Amino acid sequence: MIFRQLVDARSWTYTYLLADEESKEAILIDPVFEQVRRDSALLQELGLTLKYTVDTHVHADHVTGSWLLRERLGSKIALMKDSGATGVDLELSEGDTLAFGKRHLRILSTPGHTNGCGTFVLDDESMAFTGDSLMIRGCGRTDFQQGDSRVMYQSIHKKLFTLPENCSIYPGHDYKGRLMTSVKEEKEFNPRCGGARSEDDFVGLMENLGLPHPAQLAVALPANLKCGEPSDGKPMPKEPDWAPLRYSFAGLWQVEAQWLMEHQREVQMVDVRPAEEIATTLGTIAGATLLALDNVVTDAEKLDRSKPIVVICRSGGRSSLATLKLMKAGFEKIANLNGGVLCWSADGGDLVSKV
Ligand SMILES: N[C@@H](CCC(=O)N[C@@H](CS)C(=O)NCC(=O)O)C(=O)O
Ligand SMILES: [Fe+2]
Repeated sequence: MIFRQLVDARSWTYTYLLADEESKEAILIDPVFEQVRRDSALLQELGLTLKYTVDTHVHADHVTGSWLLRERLGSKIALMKDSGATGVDLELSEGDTLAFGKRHLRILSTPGHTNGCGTFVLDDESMAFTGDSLMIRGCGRTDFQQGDSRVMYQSIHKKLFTLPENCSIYPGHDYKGRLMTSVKEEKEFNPRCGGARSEDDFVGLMENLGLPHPAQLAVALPANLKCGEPSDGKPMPKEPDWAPLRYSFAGLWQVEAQWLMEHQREVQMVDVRPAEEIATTLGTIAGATLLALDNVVTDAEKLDRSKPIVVICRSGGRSSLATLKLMKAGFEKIANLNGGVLCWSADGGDLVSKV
């Protein structure tokens, strides 16, 4: 099975990608709206088809990426029946399964943080995705939405702590850089609900957490009750449309040599190799401007920001570094030539030794 743990550093949310190697069918657990581009790039690079997105609950601290992923990739939205959200394609209840290729997740209902909290257990019980029902040495708060500490204690003890002790726990968040834990560890060391803590001990603790409300609460809750569809008036994230660009998991936009051959005149081509290398080795594309890689952001001031920029080098490596630097410096219409002049010339493009 293919497995990836991804983090959204703004809300410290973990997104999990699970995929069946044979069929290439994938599931994303708890995708984040602002990370849809990143997650789509990973799926694309690994050759996966996103079958379902599934949220462990209606989140209060970030907007889910489920709706946007359905818009862009045609995935189906699965969510616990008790979540109260609209726009769900597949409503889940305890005992249901969510299949991806030959693998599946089994659904456990684990309310307490919210009414509609689910835990997703992998078919062989080696992994459980607990959302905010059980966290690493902690658990989700119970002081808003439909939070209920007594219900939470029962979910943890009757459902999660009865999973095999070596089952790995992957939570919805961690705020201290920890990634995963196990049923055994949490039964022993969880300071809120592990060891000899009784339901009353737990309730007494949970009533006194004193946590401030999540920063994105007012935006996140209404959007998540519609599976992450932005509320009226909120602009949709805009993807660049000046070329058939592909966003890569490396974090930059790329364009193919074939497209550049047909649209050279519409863009500014920038080669970041030394003139000497261009003169003595492969050469470059006629019309390219040379910019020094070690000073690319300052040198780029002479470019026209309104006209798209395609960055070039021999194989697409140094130009990807320059593209990242220029994207960071605020250049919006910019892309790396995928594979550099090696791909350009393999596709039949001419090269010149001097610009
Ligand atoms: N500071 C975070 C909120 C943290 C928070 O309240 N997290 C929720 C999960 S949505 C929770 O249950 N936290 C339990 C804890 O931190 O002990 C933010 O602004 O987003
Ligand atoms: Fe939560």
